[in-house]
Amino acid sequence: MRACISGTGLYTPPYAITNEELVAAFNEYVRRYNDRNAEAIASGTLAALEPSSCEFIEKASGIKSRYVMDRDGILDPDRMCPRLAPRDDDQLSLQAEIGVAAAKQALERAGRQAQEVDAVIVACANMQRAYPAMAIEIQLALGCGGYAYDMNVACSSATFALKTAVDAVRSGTNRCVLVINAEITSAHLDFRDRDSHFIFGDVCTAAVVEPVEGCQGAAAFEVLDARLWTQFSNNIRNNFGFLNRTEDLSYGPHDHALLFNQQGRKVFKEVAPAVVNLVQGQLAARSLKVEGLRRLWLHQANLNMNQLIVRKLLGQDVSSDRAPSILDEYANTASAGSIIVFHRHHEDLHSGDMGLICSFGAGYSIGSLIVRRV
Ligand code: CO8
Repeated sequence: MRACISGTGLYTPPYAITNEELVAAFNEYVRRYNDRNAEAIASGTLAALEPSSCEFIEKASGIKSRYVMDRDGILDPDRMCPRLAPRDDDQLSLQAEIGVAAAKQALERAGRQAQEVDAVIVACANMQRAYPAMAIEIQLALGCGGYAYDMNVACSSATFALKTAVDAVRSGTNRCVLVINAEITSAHLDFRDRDSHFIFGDVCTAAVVEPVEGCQGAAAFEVLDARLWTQFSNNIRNNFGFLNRTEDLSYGPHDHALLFNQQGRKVFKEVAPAVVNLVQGQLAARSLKVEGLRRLWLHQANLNMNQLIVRKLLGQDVSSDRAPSILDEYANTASAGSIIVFHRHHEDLHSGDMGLICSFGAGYSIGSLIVRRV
């Protein structure tokens, strides 16, 4: 059976933070820290903190702004962490709430009712809790049938889940799978870390996967091929986990080891060639030429990295029509990035046009889907 992505959805959080606002808050934090520790800094026992800069952020990453679930907590130099109110167990949890919003839009675009869904996969870099699964909470909230589960492959969660969904539909196991990427990355970002405070934003995407035959989506894309790749690396790491409390270490809310941290340069240098290699192999295995890809919906971590990948694949720079980006507006949204660009930039393609949805990140992990408009 042939499988397609029949509809996608996008939930955008209510608040935006520009680079200027983020850098102003960070630099105020730095000023206060350096003032507070002036004596130790003067005596050489403590290093002064360096200020951040909008020029660096935009040049190094292409990011100009990001959306977040809470603005005030992040921009408060005394806090620098979102303030998200706890909810009772019998209330819909925050991650499920944004998942439901994106899923409703994806179902509407696919022309499907929630009752027709027979599997829900929540796939993202950070889960709000260990269990019960976010996916099962969303299954109940929407009224979906079948079963539901969570999975995490960091930035490649969406493409890994899409392959799982495509395989399930192709084999006849499922008729309609909902894949949801609910990324509240601001809660796992160290806003006091100059190297990474600007990288991430919050968002939620969703996609419906079903058989091509009988599909009612106005802009459906058959998944022709899906490839996954992983290779262990410590260069992007987050040590938050249930064993932390057993380690007899006094972790605080700004402990860098429990938040996102990376060797960005190494990631850039090691992952970009791996992506090029995987995509070239994938195309060759299907006797396809890269020139035949009308659009590249790439992972949205770094604009320079995407431009390098495109140059290596196509042998030239291409316009934003060929390889669109949402980094300026959304920043890096972990697993959701390639799905946001797909959601925003697919309706103008014609029947038979092919494209590539490709994500890459922590693990390392790469997920790559060749798709063709039905
Ligand atoms: N302002 C001013 N200067 C700065 C700043 C700043 N904010 N930060 C660093 N600098 C300085 C550095 O100190 C350095 O100075 P010097 O040259 O004097 O030593 C200089 O700028 C250059 O620093 P870098 O070499 O670090 O800068 P890069 O050009 O490499 O850019 C990037 C840094 C943007 C991080 C870049 O390396 C990058 O994007 N790499 C790719 C990373 C990537 O793709 N990561 C994917 C991770 S996403 C993922 O897998 C999901 C994980 C789960 C998400 C969880 C949510 C939180």
